[in-house]
Amino acid sequence: MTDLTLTIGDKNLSSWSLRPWILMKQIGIPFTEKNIKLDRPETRKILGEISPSGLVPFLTHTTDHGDVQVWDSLAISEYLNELFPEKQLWPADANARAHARAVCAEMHSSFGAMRTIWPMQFLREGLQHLTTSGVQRDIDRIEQIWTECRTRFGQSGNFLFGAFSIADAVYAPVVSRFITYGPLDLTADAADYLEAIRSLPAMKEWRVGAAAETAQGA
Ligand SMILES: N[C@@H](CCC(=O)N[C@@H](CS)C(=O)NCC(=O)O)C(=O)O
Repeated sequence: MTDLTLTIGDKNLSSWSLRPWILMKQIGIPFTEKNIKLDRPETRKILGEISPSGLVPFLTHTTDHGDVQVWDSLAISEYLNELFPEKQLWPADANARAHARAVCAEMHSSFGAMRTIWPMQFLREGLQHLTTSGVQRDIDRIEQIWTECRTRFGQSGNFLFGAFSIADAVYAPVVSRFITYGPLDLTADAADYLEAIRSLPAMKEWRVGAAAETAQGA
């Protein structure tokens, strides 16, 4: 039992849940996981009773002064950054940090075509879905973001800003989508980055969980 509880949706489907989950796993922040099955007749009622926004993910932090509840994946990431300043969840350099926050905000508020037409299906690969209706524009912009981050800020490691950061957690579901609906003809930098995220132990652990949930009829 830890003082942090992260409530998430199905691992095969819930792209927003993957973000704080992979951040906490990869950085080594202990937490208790609670799982809610989405797309069930009872889902709305259950979420309405326990989630401040009626959505997952949400984080509960048990403190001496009562429970703190934080919903929305980006707000959870910022809260964790405040709780664990020593873990350097954002890049240390101010320019890199500003860039990281901008690309995360862009992910959070944009790419609607990709979200709608390419829903996360974590366990599927090679669907080669059509890239019409703005999906190609979203792919191109994400490729540009990854390539620019890697070439300008990524020299010290394999991730967007060198060491693993909130930005990598935010883009992890896009890696899953690119695998599901690809293969895509990415730049070498973007393709290497995709492989770096795909091969993360935490990404593999999420896959094992998604397979187990699916096998149970989740
Ligand atoms: N902007 C929110 C989006 C959260 C969201 O849309 N979550 C979806 C699952 S991925 C959800 O809870 N859906 C409720 C439902 O399917 O009933 C975040 O970043 O956390």
